[in-house]
Amino acid sequence: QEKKKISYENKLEKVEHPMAKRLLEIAIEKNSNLIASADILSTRELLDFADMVGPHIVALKTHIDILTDFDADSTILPLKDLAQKHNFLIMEDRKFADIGNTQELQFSYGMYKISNWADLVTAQVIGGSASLDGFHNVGVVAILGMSSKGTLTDAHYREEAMKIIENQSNVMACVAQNEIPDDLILMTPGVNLSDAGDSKGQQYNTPEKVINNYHTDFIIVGRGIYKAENPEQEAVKYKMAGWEAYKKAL
Ligand code: BMP
Repeated sequence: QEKKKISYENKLEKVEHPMAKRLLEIAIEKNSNLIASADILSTRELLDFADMVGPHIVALKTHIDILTDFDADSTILPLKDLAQKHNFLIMEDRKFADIGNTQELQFSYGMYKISNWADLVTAQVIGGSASLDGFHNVGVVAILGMSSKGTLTDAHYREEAMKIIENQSNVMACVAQNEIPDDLILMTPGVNLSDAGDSKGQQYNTPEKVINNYHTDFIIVGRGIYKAENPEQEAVKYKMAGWEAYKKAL
């Protein structure tokens, strides 16, 4: 008999990180396992997008350094308000990949001051265990495996990376394209209902495939939603596809 996916309620009992608990509680409350990736270049469009898709998502994933008009007051304050209004977390996809000291500086200083506003941040584990120690008051989402063609995150890399991740109490989730132990949250990008990929190495699977095959907890969808003619309608479509697949996999 095929192994069943663990429910969000059961996972809630296994996880310890407060941000992991919050994320699972939001999923249960909103019947959603959708993280929207807002790879958007202007503050106005980012905020409009967040307001539109906010009711349907558990988290909004940002690449804050692609904004051409970032400003703490006019970008972050209204974004935080929208996160509260619609009950979603903000996940900054910074993919830290340096020594611990540099990462700490990048996390708290410079113009973005990520530590002031992000609920979750992504980090590579390439710098080793101690490089992750400096991320406080945030949920660290560790990159275990990447979705792009030719990625170096092969089975050996992932095995070593998983040892770091399992011993790091500030890591609350993994980004990967494979199944992981039940006491961690799995997030999977490279999800799209129609596209086969792009010309820059991205590879896509459907929500159903990643939830069924990897038992992913959260699907991360970028262009599938923000490039759609009607992003809100498309967010609902992905939310429903993700939730149906989740219930079927239980
Ligand atoms: P899209 O659905 O438009 O391909 O966007 C995917 C998003 O997920 C991008 O923001 C990208 O940076 C991120 N991502 C990914 O595609 N693959 C990974 O392995 C890790 C990621 O964070």
